[in-house]
Amino acid sequence: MRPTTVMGILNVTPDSFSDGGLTLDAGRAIEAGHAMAADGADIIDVGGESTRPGAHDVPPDVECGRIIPVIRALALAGHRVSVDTRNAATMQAALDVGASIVNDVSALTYDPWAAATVARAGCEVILMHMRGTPATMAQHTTYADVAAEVAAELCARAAAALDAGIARDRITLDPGFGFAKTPAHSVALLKNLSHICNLGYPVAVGLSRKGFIGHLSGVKNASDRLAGSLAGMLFAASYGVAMLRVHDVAAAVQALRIWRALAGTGQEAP
Ligand code: HH2
Repeated sequence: MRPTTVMGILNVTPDSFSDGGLTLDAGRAIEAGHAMAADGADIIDVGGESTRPGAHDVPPDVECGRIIPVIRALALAGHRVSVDTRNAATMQAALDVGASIVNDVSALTYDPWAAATVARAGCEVILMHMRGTPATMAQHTTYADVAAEVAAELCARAAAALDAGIARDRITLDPGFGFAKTPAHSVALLKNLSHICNLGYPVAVGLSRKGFIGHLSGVKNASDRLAGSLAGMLFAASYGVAMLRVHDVAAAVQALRIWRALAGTGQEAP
């Protein structure tokens, strides 16, 4: 089994659900990215648009103004950078300054040019499950069997990516915890993650500080949900997921090291 990689979340936004405004300034964001890498992040995921429930679209020029200087500086320093965006123009600008992964919460459905942009670049892509958009997703939460339906819909998005010319070994799938899902759906999805892991693609999981962790733990403040997030991450790691997307890199790296050493996966602690 390949070791689970840790993706640090760097939100260059005024309004992200748990850390909005903290690293809106480019200098602060670059510093935070270096710190995440020093803490053991394998990838820094840089985003300039909040996708929290009810969030409205950010135009690509505003998004690029926030993130391109940050991506350029982090890539120049040798860090592996992904760009968290739904916009093809932003994807291209980020790839041009050194990003090597596109992380699209719309699974390449939001921008008609997105799939061709990724295919042409030959970069890695994370296809995340959502229904509707962040502004409308709360109205699309009807499932008879959430894990089976998310798996089927992700499978369709992977097929569309292949049809667009994206190579199979460039694709990672993400069930999209909290996106068009009630807390109960996110819990059911996590407990049945094998549906997603059995699709034959690497799986990324982003549950850090999310609403269902607050719902299960009773912790209202998103930035106070580290302990619950770590518990969820280790549960996901037990399915052999390829990647964990986390706000608190040092804590996640430490927790994963201990879990690897104890779970006997061969991913020994140093
Ligand atoms: N979650 C968020 C954003 N991007 N990408 C992937 N692949 N998976 C996720 O679960 C995911 C994601 C939302 O978290 P965050 O970036 O912290 O918040 P916001 O969208 O408010 O900036």
